[in-house]
Amino acid sequence: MLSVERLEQTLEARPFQYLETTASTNDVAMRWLLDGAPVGSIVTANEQVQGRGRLGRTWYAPPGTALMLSYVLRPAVDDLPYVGMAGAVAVLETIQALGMSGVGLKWPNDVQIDGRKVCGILPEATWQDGTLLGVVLGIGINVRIDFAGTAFAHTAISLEQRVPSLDRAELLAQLAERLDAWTARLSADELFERWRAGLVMLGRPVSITTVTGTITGTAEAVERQGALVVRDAHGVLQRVIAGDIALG
Ligand code: BT5
Repeated sequence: MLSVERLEQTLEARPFQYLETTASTNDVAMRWLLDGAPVGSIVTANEQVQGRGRLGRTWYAPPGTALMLSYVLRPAVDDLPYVGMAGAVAVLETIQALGMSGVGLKWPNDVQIDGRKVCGILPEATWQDGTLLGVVLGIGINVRIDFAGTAFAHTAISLEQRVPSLDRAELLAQLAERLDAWTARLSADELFERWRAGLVMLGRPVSITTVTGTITGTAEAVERQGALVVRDAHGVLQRVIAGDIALG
């Protein structure tokens, strides 16, 4: 069970807000960030009724079945490309620490178990007059969502399909610790190396849907700031900054 009392035990002195239900934890965290939330503050909820993914997509999580959180940070502008990487690596390590195998990253920042999505990540930055005020790092992890009969029956997975009876408050505390560690070292080569090592599609045939069209080819490499380099059917290298990747 998630509750204020339980989270006070696991998160100890960390500033947090727990909401039984909310539209999106990212929105609450963004307001708190603008209101002076300390770096490392966390907003979490038992239910999110307007959870979102990238490009305004919907994030599906029935009440009580997921870990949904938003983590507040104030990175340097130059470190912005690494915020999502830090989230992905922190989740990857938290899940691996549960003893699970088959955990990997789908470019750019999905976490998968055996090719099925277990976690999505949504960093959102806020600016004023060209100055970066901060970032809210939104993370949704499927803990015990039953996907049978949903649109995600074949593409999503929950942690408890592999490890039974997880304690979300404990999981959140473990993850928060990894987030603290990696967001303190956003520009470290080690973060990039861990992210790259976690990526499952390098060297494989892929197709990537971007806002300007679809690119098919072989995922050859990732650049230091996270762009994907794809060799297309004509042998030409294409650089992709954002998109949705699938095995080709
Ligand atoms: C993401 O977007 O994967 C980012 C999801 C971030 C959710 C967290 S929860 C806390 C915080 N507050 C928010 O409002 N959001 C963040 P994207 O890569 O665009 O993937 C979205 C797509 O994943 C959807 O269009 C579905 O196809 C699929 N999807 C939706 N819910 C899913 C789930 N629970 N598990 C696996 N796939 C899902």
